[in-house]
Amino acid sequence: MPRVFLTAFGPYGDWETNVSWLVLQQVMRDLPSTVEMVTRLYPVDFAEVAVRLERDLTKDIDVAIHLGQAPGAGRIDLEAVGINWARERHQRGEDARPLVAAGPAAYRSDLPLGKWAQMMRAQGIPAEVSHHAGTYLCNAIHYLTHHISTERNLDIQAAFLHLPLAPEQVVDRRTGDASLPIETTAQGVRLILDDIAAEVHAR
Ligand code: PCA
Repeated sequence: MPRVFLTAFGPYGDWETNVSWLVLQQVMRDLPSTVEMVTRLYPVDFAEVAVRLERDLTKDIDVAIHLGQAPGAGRIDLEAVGINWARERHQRGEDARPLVAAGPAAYRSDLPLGKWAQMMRAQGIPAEVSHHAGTYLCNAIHYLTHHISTERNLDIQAAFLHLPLAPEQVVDRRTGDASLPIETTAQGVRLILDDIAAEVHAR
């Protein structure tokens, strides 16, 4: 059985909940039995995520799937690229810094994101491949997973999924933000786990 590392983020900014954690818990309530899971909830903190990833990625992981919240998005974005550039949320672009001083400019996911997006759409779940995950923690965890895997020869395949807000997060804000029910998004993640179980061989 392939061993899948599934992570979510905690609250940040003025969000009391992070949909990635709500979705991760929902996925685990009804899990395909064909993958072995290691799950983590990470705080939205650059330094903490870097330290904890270094430790957690050494646990014989075959595939890492990271989840994060993308307020305003109306679909699941499967992120193809992680870039070596970071800034705090309140900062302007000129204050950005490299995530890893001597690291390459970017890493690309080798997982079948286009196929996964198609599989989701075929089940009525809006999804697209995206080529820019921003410059905040979501991009950082994607980049760092590839970087740590490369530096330590861990041979981990990785993907990042940016998730729409859930209706319960937007209903009282009345901002008109797009949302998708948690179970719908969780079903999208389960499709990926099923595909990993079918296609990825455990070491
Ligand atoms: N979303 C933010 C950081 C944590 C999260 O869930 C992002 O898109 O970078």
